[in-house]
Amino acid sequence: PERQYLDLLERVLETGDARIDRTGVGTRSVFGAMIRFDLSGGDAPILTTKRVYWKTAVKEMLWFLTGGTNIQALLRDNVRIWTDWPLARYRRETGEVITQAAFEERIVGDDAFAARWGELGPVYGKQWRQWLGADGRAHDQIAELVRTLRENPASRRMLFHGWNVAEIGDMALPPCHMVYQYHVTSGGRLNCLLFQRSADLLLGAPFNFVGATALQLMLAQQADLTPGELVWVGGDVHLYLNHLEQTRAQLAREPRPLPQMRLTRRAASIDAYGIADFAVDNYAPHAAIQADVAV
Ligand code: THF
Repeated sequence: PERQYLDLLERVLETGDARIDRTGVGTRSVFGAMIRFDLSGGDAPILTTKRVYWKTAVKEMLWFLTGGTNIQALLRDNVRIWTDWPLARYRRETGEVITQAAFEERIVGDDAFAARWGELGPVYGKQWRQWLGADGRAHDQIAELVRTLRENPASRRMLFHGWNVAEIGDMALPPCHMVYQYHVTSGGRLNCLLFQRSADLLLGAPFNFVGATALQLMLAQQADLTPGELVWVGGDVHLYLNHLEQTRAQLAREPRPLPQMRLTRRAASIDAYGIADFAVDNYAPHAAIQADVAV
């Protein structure tokens, strides 16, 4: 299964179309790709050819589920992967010279500052839990999904979407992992298809695999199902040009057996999980690979 990821890495590296992207860093890009992970035996797609900080990815997913859109909650949980966007805006709008650490410290310690500068706009959490309809009614897509998984698992409408056209302009970034669709087999297996319109294959995608897996485990448990397949589909799948050396280094490594992810207790609802409810066994990856995120 990790081979599928490595083959895709290699394909983008070797055949990707070179282009200048939004960030100005430049990418090699292919359009349209699929990776299938089988979660039914307990294995989780936490890559072994580099260390993936799986707790960070799970915490990010739990934060989405709270409906939160401010990085303060993430930073209080020691998750720094969303700081770059508010930080760039702060520097741009104030002209102030400030380190990332100092900015993060202010967000954590100063609620008014966090409200003013830590907001990402109506990103994932907002759309998943409180998609605002034209009539002013808020739609909780996650609660609706759990209800349908329990009551009508043969439904072909079990999905939630982040691409709220009317609010894209107010988001720090439009959603990359955009729509999650679920499917329940006659044997009670829960499958997920994640469509990701834009995938930073070296840095972001490995996190997205982990987040989607954590969510699939929680949803399965809440609906008395067992995890099945995670089907990941990418639209614009790219490697940033400042990630090519890291990509070659990773491709030179031999994948090891995947670890297993499990829930350590049954939570009362989809909203009642915490990071301590997740355990990963037998994770023995190669060393981490440092790479800068394009903002
Ligand atoms: N923008 C870009 N250019 N790439 C992305 O992957 C991405 N995201 C989120 C939003 N915009 C994006 C942010 N997600 C890391 C991981 C995920 C991110 C952002 C950054 C990262 O730096 N990971 C490092 C270190 C992790 C750590 O220190 O905890 C790593 O080595 O994996 C995709 O959703």
